[in-house]
Amino acid sequence: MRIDVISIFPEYLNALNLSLLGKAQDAGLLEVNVHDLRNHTFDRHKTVDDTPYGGGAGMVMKPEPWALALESVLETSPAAQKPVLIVPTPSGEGFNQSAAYELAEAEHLVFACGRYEGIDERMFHWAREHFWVRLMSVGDYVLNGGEVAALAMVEAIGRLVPGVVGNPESLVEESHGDEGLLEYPVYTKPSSWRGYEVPEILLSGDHGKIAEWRKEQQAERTRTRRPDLWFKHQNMA
Ligand code: JF8
Repeated sequence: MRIDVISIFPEYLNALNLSLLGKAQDAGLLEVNVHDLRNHTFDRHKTVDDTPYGGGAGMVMKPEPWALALESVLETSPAAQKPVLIVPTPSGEGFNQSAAYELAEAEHLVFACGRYEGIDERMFHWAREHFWVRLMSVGDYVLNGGEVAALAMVEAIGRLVPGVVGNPESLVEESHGDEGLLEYPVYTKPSSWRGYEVPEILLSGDHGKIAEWRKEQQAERTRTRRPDLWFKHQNMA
């Protein structure tokens, strides 16, 4: 899979070269390229923003640097079809695990990380001629720009690319997550730590009883911490 990220703060994306996704890039499973939007400006000040028509607070990103940056990415796109353009925005559709699975099927993803009050709306109309455009939000809270949201989405999508997670069993375990329940609590050695004990059942060796206990823990956690998920789960079962 090929991923391009465009930002005025490309250093934000350096974290993508660490850990699992860094290794996946070394192994050639994933290619991540980060681009500085300011390289696609022509004035002395490398201007990417301007005041909003109609007035109001803050600044708006000009469309032309975006079109130039996106055109330069298109020139090297490996995709047979239109690449997917993901625009992080608090007014987008919710990004969740099923969106991650869907996007993990794409050959080429491009992330457009905005700043300020957002990007001139006409950029999206233009982009639809060349990309499959998805406006996506990572949650109902306010960030200062799209970079942190892009980091989260690239990590969630990238780990689903075949071969990126070394032990695919760790992806299968999560399909319990697909069942709509939170994970059960986990423990490791020592069995007694600072006066806190590992639940006895986990030391019993009775795998049937352990599975049953874990399922109860999942249900109880989900009911108390995520009543929204619990409600959905009940309507599934
Ligand atoms: C932004 C550009 C976001 N869940 C989310 N909260 N805030 C954002 C976000 C994304 C882009 C920009 N401000 C300026 C906030 C997402 N995705």
